[in-house]
Amino acid sequence: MAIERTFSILKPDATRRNLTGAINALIEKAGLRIVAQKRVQITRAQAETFYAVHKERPFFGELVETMIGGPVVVQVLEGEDAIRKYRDVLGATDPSKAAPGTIRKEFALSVGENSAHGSDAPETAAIEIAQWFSGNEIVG
Ligand code: DGI
Repeated sequence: MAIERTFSILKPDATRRNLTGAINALIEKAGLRIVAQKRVQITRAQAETFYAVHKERPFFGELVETMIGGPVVVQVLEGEDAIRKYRDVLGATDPSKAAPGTIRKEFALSVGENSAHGSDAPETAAIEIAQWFSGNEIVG
């Protein structure tokens, strides 16, 4: 399997509860390397663009409010099969359905406040990374 990069967001519910280190520990334990990381306050426009694929969904407004409700930590993770591996570490979108030991099972509050985001495919990973990091901010 090739070395890949994926994009991650530690969401406001996680930063609010001071869980960024605990989540990063699970990321690193899974063999993923944090090759870029910064704490930012997302604007409403950025949140709407980031989740544009969901704009017709009934939860879109709530999703945007949740993502701008506090600082987030945006990250680039690198490793073998990183995209799938990080999705596995995240667990199911709904924490009540997430497997034990996953980020969402351990930390998420609800389907809306589910602590972290991870890209779902190579194409989205590339777009999301480029949206938040310039090349010289990523050090592998
Ligand atoms: O890729 P995921 O984050 O696992 O899931 P997704 O792409 O289907 O949804 C993106 C985010 O939208 C998810 O992390 C939380 C939010 N979301 C998804 N389904 C629901 C939802 N939020 C609420 N409130 N209710 C939902 O049913």
